[in-house]
Amino acid sequence: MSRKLTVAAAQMGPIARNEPRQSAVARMSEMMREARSKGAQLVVFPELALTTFFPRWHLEDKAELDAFYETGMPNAATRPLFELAAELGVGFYLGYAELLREAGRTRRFNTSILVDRSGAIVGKYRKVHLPGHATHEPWRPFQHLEKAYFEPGDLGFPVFEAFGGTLGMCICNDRRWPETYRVMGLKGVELVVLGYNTPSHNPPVPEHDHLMWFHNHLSMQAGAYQNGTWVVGVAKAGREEGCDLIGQSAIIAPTGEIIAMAQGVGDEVVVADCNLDRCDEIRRQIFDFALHRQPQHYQLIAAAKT
Ligand code: CDT
Repeated sequence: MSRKLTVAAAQMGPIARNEPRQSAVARMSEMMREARSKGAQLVVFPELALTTFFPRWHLEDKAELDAFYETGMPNAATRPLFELAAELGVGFYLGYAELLREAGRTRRFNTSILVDRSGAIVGKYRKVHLPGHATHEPWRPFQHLEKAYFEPGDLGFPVFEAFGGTLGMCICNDRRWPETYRVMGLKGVELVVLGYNTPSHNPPVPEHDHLMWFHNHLSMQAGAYQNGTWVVGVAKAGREEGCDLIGQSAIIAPTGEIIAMAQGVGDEVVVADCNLDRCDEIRRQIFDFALHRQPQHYQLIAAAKT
């Protein structure tokens, strides 16, 4: 019997700057119900799914910035999603901004969690690769201040035994880095779930703008194939506060093939059956790590930054 996991990519359209979390949670709840009615056991939501993508603004007012972060999870706004998950018997991946006060200092992370079918948090990940810049750059049409608003994740790339398989998470820019998938691949990951907010215009290199969609799939398909893992990437898409975000949420097989993809840039649920046993096709026949890897030649990859 194959280990079939039915997964939903729950793409979200834009979230307005003044849109309350309750509204985002209501939209996610509706998609969770649709996903469950289509047989999904796991629903994947985007990066920073509870609010607008606030790193696009230089926010000088601390209180205004802090209002975009969650200080606990679940909390009053998100508890209905956890309760619905338990009621429907469906798990989910959720991205959000995390703020914690630890040993007298405030820490901020771009975080995701994995919630099982009973509504319990079974995994947490904090974004390692933070794109953008750390100070206000007024020449840009919009900011990308992730380096100011978050610190790099401190949890590494853990994998979790859940949903009958080995699952891992990453967030947006992480999907472009081969190391992200390889570290989890070495831990036997069978399904990598991730959310993203990717503008279609990249101000420092506008000559790449027509390639944003290509690079999105290129990275995820390569990560899937080269590690023999399923990858589910889910966008927050559409025109959000005047900034266009790409869609193309996709479910990708370990062969690198896209087997399901969102058609538009709004709220949209895409469901596919992922047979976790198919990871072996690639891992045994093409990329047998134990047989073929030559790590003595890869040491530079893990060397400290120069
Ligand atoms: N959210 C996030 O990480 N966005 C970045 C934008 C980089 S522009 C190429 C991303 O990698 O999609």
